[in-house]
Amino acid sequence: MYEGLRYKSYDLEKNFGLNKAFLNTDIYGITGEEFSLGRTNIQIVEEMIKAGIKIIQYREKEKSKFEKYNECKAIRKLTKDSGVTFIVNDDVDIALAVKADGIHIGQEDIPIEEVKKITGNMIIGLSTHNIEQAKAAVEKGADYIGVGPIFNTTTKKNVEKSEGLKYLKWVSENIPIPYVAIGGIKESNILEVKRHGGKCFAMISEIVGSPNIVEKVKSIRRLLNTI
Ligand code: 3NM
Repeated sequence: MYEGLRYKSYDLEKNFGLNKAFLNTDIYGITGEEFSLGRTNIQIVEEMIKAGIKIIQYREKEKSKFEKYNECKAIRKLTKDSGVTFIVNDDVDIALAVKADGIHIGQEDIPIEEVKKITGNMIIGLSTHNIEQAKAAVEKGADYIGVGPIFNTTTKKNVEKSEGLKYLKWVSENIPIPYVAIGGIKESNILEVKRHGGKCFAMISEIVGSPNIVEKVKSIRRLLNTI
């Protein structure tokens, strides 16, 4: 009873607080240039915006800070002009420099308490792979968590193991902050993810690797609306 009430007021605070309704959306787009069929990160972001994706994360492991900064600057303009939430992966300095809406970090990055001191009011997302990490993320003030990998993926190197769908189900029933399912999610298995409590779905290869991103997103959305 007490827990239920506490979570309800948490929901209210989250959903009506400043800029916190950012995850009330179905698809979370993430860049991945090596899977983008020769298109640049910028071109991919333009396509994602055309497709009506409302939250986009810049994720790029190979380029220099300078290149990443320049791409993020361009993406900040595109996302701002279209009202899309922009999250930068890993690089707190770049997120601050381009005035991104948020930063996404992993378990091996600087602790979230420290990131919070630097980023102030920015959205902070944290990747989690098990129940302990999810509980800790809530305690430390993450605004949302990544939950995965749901399925096998080769997109992220050295990804931690997770109980996948079972872990997602637990999060959907126990965690009071927004969460994003990630890892190996495809059009072909997304309904299974939804059935296990998935509400917002992050996909890299399935979206950036599609020749027609607008059509791909339409098709995924049609499918999600069937259950
Ligand atoms: N994080 P794809 S899995 C970036 O489990 C990332 O935290 C994961 O790529 C996690 O959609 C992953 O191509 C890769 O499988 C997602």
